[in-house]
Amino acid sequence: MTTTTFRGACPHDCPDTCALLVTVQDGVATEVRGDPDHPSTAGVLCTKVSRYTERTYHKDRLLHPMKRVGAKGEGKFIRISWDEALGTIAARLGEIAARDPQAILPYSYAGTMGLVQSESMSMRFFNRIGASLLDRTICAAAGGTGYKYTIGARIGTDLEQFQNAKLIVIWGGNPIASNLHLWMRIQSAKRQGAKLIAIDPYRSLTAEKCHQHIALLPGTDAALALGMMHVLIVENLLDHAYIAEHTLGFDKLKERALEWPPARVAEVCGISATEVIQLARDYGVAALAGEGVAIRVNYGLQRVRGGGMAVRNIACLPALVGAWRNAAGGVQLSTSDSFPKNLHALQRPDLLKHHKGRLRTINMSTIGDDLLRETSADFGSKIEAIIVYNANPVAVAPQSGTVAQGFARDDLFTVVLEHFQTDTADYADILLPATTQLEHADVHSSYGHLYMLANNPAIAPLGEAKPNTEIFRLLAARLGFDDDCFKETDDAIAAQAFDRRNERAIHFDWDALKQKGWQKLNAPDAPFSGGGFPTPSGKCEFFSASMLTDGLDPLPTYIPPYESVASNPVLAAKYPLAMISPPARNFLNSSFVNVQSLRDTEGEPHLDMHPADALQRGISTGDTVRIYNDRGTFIAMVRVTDKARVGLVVGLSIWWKKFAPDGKNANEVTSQRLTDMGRAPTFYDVLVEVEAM
Ligand SMILES: Nc1nc2c(c(=O)[nH]1)N[C@H]1C(S)=C(S)[C@@H](COP(=O)(O)OP(=O)(O)OC[C@H]3O[C@@H](n4cnc5c(=O)[nH]c(N)nc54)[C@H](O)[C@@H]3O)O[C@H]1N2
Ligand SMILES: Nc1nc2c(c(=O)[nH]1)N[C@H]1C(S)=C(S)[C@@H](COP(=O)(O)OP(=O)(O)OC[C@H]3O[C@@H](n4cnc5c(=O)[nH]c(N)nc54)[C@H](O)[C@@H]3O)O[C@H]1N2
Ligand SMILES: [Mo]
Repeated sequence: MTTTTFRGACPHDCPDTCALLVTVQDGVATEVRGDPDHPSTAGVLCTKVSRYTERTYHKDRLLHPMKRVGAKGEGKFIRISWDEALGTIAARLGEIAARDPQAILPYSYAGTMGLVQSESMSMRFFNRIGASLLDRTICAAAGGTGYKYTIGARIGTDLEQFQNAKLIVIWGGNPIASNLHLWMRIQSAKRQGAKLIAIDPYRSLTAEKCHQHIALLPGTDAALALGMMHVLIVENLLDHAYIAEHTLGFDKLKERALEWPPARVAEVCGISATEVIQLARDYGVAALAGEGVAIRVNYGLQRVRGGGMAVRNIACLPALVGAWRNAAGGVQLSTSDSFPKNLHALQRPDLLKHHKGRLRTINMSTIGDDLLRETSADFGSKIEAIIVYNANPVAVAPQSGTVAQGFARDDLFTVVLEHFQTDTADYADILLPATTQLEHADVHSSYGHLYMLANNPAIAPLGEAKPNTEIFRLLAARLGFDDDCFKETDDAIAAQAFDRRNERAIHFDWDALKQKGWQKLNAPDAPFSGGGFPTPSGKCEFFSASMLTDGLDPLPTYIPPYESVASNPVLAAKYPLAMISPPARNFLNSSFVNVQSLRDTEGEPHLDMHPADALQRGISTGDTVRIYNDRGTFIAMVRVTDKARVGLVVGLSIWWKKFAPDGKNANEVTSQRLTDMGRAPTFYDVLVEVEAM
């Protein structure tokens, strides 16, 4: 028996991007462990990825190409050869491209975050064909945009510094479930006396373990941040030197913040004025004492109408109190822009040169409506073909009823590259088997730490599965694309992933990375201790001229939700409960829902509801209820609990529709309305009514 260990990287859409050690015995992967030497992973994996072999060798893995024989959505397929599959796809895409390449739409997100399997050959292929571009907004575009207006780029506090903080505010995130390795650092800060505060409408696993939980109404975070500014200013808890040297527009900000006294904020947020005042004092006093005061701002608060502004307001706070001076202070939204990715080499946008003036961009967050649109002057041509990879839109995109209707169009040609027969795969004309992370090579950045990572293939592809790259390479050949970039191997692509002209990645060396597994960027411990913000002014912009140009309020403000009792009383009379559907701990978006041991832990789709709301409706724990609004209906089993604040229901997600008793999930009731900035979805800006069945 031969046993070998391979160095890998977790491919999933999670800030932690763990360094993996994969044990292979006689060609079979037997164990996936966290690398004990990698500082962020520290030998620990989440439950999901420690079961990675269960997912890879799952009895339902797609192992050969198939074509649909039943109706769209029915999920009936028969096996075909790769030759037939590629021939069918090339013929159809070639025919459409000859007339109107913009009628072809690639649809992908972060099923794998590997730069090779997600960003390279597929992008080259669609650039060369001249397909519609995809605006990849479904997760982080609102907050990312708000943060960039303020700070300049998605650069923030290093995960490894959080353990030295004395106050940590976890704002709209649930790291125990969704950012475990940050939570480990936060735990060690707690053991050294740090105070932890969670800001979340729901008493999540994380909120439960913090010293304080501020349970505000969903979508009101921007007001809370304005209230903190008010108190910091009125009580003079300010770092005047930092403000003078490294910020822009303090006087205007002051004027604005003074409009937000704690009593007003308390009313908007549904909390007490004391909570607002105490939060600001804790924050300001500790920062001015030179302690590490860190905010982890996550995604929960972005998925509402004012999500971009909320993140922008929060991003202003550290500069007011000089928190950036301490490496354990500041704010972390994402570390993405710390990585100098060489996107030009990976994606080859120059291949678009054949198609100038004919490009349009489709927003992935409105895919339901867009699949149903006819050709028109403002939209352009009707979508005739969609190629889905690294994504499961029929389960995850908002207003799912409409999305399913779009995918059900008989005149739409749909190709899905997948590991499993997901809800989306059920609508494919041609379904292609893709390799998993254990079977292909890749190179990774991260959005939660500062390491570049290599993923070495550990086992041979299962069945006839092929890497995404190889599938697009073969399609390119069928369509006669003879540009050299279509001949590059995955290894050659990975070697170009980071820009070595940038000092942060000057030491990037693919061969060395494959050996070692991971390598930290050259990044300073405290990115903005001396200012140097990558904004137009070089300062933290309390006043943003770019926002003014883009038609937005240039100062921090509060934008109420589309759907809330206060902002839309007419709708609330019919649908009085706010609904959020954040990630369940044992799922990764909709990935892993089909892994039996993980699904068994989650049980069935639940809805958490406050006792007062349950009583009013005659609902008890264990009841099956119908959750509905004008967009749709789904059913779930109620858990009556004060984890959900009054007026809020929580359905942990994202279930595969086909595993739910009614074949539906929470996205049945979510809407396709977009955020204030970034054109992102508003998954948590939803009113519903709930009734016992
Ligand atoms: N286990 C697991 N880990 C994951 C994922 C997963 O599905 N499962 N998904 C990954 C992905 S793609 C992402 S983007 C991240 C997301 O990671 P997080 O940002 O942690 O995820 P969310 O669940 O969207 O939001 C977290 C918390 O925000 C709260 N929240 C909802 N609305 C509001 C609001 O208006 N204001 C405030 N303050 N809080 C609010 C929710 O109750 C929830 O507890 O996690 C990644 N990691
Ligand atoms: N109601 C509600 N909806 C949400 C959210 C929410 O909190 N609530 N969260 C939103 C967020 S933050 C996000 S990021 C999106 C996530 O949406 P998606 O990015 O679509 O994520 P997944 O559902 O995990 O689907 C990824 C798919 O990619 C496949 N895959 C993985 N690796 C590969 C590969 O190498 N090749 C190919 N071809 N396929 C691969 C997996 O099998 C999986 O089916 O969902 C959003 N939708
Ligand atoms: Mo996400």
